[in-house]
Amino acid sequence: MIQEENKVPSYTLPDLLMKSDGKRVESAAEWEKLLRSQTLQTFETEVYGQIPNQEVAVTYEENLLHAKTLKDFGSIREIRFSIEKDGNRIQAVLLLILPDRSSPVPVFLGYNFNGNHTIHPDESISLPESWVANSPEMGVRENRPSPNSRGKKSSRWAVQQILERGYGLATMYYGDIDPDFDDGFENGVHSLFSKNKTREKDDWGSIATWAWGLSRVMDYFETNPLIDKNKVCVLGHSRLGKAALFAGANDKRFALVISNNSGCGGAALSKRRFGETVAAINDRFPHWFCENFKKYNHNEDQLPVDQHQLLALMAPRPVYVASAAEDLWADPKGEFLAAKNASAVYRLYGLKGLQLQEMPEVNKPHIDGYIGYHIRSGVHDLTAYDWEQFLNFADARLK
Ligand code: GTR
Repeated sequence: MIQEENKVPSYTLPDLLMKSDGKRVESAAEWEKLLRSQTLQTFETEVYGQIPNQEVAVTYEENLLHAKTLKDFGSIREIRFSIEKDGNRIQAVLLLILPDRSSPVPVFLGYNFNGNHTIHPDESISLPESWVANSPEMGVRENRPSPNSRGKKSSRWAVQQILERGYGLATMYYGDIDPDFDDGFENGVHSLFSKNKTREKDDWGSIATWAWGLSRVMDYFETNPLIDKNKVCVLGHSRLGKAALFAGANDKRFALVISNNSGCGGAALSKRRFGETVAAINDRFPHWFCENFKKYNHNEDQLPVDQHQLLALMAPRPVYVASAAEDLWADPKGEFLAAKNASAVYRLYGLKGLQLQEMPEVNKPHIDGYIGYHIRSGVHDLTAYDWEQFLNFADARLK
């Protein structure tokens, strides 16, 4: 594994403004007409797989757990989604925590890794019914969650801070949408779409299904008058940051997109081959991407796109990239360079992207443009420090 900057091979990034005729796009209108959908399509066919453009029937069952809680500050609800197609059904539970306000509130939406009950110690939050990865730390045995893990991941979810700043928080256990193991694409959302169907090389992997699930939550927000649907910030940590980015690229209803330590297949440039590589991720997680992505194992030079182009698909909406100094597996510098290189598309809209030539010092966030960035000290994690910067960025761009 490459862990030193001087071992990074020389590479050429695709010019994100280059058209097929060898000329560069010169306006936002031209970018949108000629390059945006083409770029997105390349990510679909070569990296994540196609999200099927097919209707599903969704019903929502809402359960108010507490009208006032968290030092009498907010309300907690669970919304059970029943998602049906062709006689098959999956269920997913959204946890929605809102501050006590009389007008619709902006919301942060992100998946959690271990179940809604792990993000806050509140006793009334349900445990997942779907498959959960075994884990001694979380007390998970035989793929069943344990009530002993209530609140165990609360350090990753700055609930009080989010509510105090006037935002709501919505989170869902990602395994409700697609359990995170290689089962041959039978369970979760795949069971609704691809039963008895031969898999194509550009059929969607799990990251694309998780992105799809975030859009289904956005559909729900559009029905809920307590939520300001024009100010939904989608975020994710690590693999769930990859999913948040792909969701933001696909669904322009997300007003702001945040990647936390998303690394390879997320915000980091693949062509640098620093830390986790395309081959390493495809070997360990063969179900995350589409089959075509495996063509680029040890063959990154042939990749027709790189991750700066994924970030550029958010334009003109604000996007934030967060790295951690000790998280070399996720390639902090590759995440920074992708953010910096995406700025060219923001300039077409007359907006500032990331105004930095070199990587900033640790713990010196840059939030003045439409691409925000920080590298915090410490390891691969989602912390209160990260949340503070996301809240500042959302205040600056959305309020
Ligand atoms: C790692 C994987 C990373 C990242 C991380 C996570 O094992 O190599 O790409 O997604 O998991 O999601 O925590």
